[in-house]
Amino acid sequence: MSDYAVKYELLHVEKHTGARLGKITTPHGEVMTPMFMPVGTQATVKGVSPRELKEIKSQFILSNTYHLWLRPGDELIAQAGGLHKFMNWDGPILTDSGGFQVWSLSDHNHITEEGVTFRNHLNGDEMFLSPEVAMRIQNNLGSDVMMQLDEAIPYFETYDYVKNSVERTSRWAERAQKAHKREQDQALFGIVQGAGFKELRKQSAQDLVSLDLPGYAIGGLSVGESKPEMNRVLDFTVPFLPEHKPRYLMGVAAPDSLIDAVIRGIDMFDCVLPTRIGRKGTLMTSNGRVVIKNAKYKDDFSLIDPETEDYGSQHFTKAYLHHLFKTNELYGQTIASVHNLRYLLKLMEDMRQAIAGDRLLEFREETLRKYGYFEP
Ligand code: PRF
Repeated sequence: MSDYAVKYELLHVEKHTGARLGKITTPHGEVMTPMFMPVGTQATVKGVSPRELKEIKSQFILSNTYHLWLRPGDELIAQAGGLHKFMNWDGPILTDSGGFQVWSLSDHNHITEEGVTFRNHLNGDEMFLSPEVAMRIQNNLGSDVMMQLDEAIPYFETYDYVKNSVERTSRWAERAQKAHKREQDQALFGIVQGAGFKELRKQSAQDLVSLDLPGYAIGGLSVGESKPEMNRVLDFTVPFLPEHKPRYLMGVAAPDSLIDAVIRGIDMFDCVLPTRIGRKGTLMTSNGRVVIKNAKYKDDFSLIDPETEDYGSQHFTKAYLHHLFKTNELYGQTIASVHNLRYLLKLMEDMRQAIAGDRLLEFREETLRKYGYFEP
């Protein structure tokens, strides 16, 4: 079964690391990997228009099953002609399954073999999400890549808890695959869990790989464990994933973590971080982190980031952006969000070039020398 709606082509493996240059073909176009997906939880990347997303060369965006199910409802979006049409984004879209959001946003969630019962964080209603419901919603949304419902667990659980959970997540993947109604134009990815346990990551990966899905994510990372710990898990998990399928590390965007994960063979990433910290006035720039409200920027008339090509970085000074944040002006949040996204998209473009030239380790050193290790 290899006629997937989403296909991966491996173009080159970097000589000194496991980094891969690749191409993903979707019903809404081709994208080069490794790549970063801006997050548009509510069918909008907060404060950023689809036109601006195109301008900064976003290739793929991510949206959320959980939020769109609660509001405006997946059936309304189907009525609008699907999520691409509803939000006027004609590029590829990946939707997360709700697994992570149920645990991070709602109260009183209760998990059984059948699924998860939780309270809607908007109105307190009791809701039930199962692997089948998550597929029905995502089939209605019409995303190019759908994620299976998984149990996103805390990193520091006991071995026995994690083992049970991993086995359930594998059974949920199988159920998701059976419930999938649009194989011709949507692809279902599995999610490898297993916290920090090598044996369980292996078991999870092998269970999912036996389903022959078109792509695999690694979940349950960047949830409070250290950076060396995340790298350790990637080191022993990635080798269990197939070479000719895309590999997606969920919820990671710190520049140093992106580089270290690409070195270990990851192709796709997403995270709210660039837009979330942007809205609060923190910029990721080619010279490191800038907290724009800081008094030292009050009369700094240099450009925001001369080395990044987004409109804001090229046309506005730090003093101006400082003023917009001090006065709580909405446009400041847009400038900072667009800038941070462009910074990460450019970092991925530069990594792709470095992979093609077999000089990713040098690129890592240069970038970290300029940026430093990342702290939000
Ligand atoms: N599972 C799902 N979505 C996620 C995660 C996960 O483990 C993470 C963990 N970093 C982010 N988003 N379904």
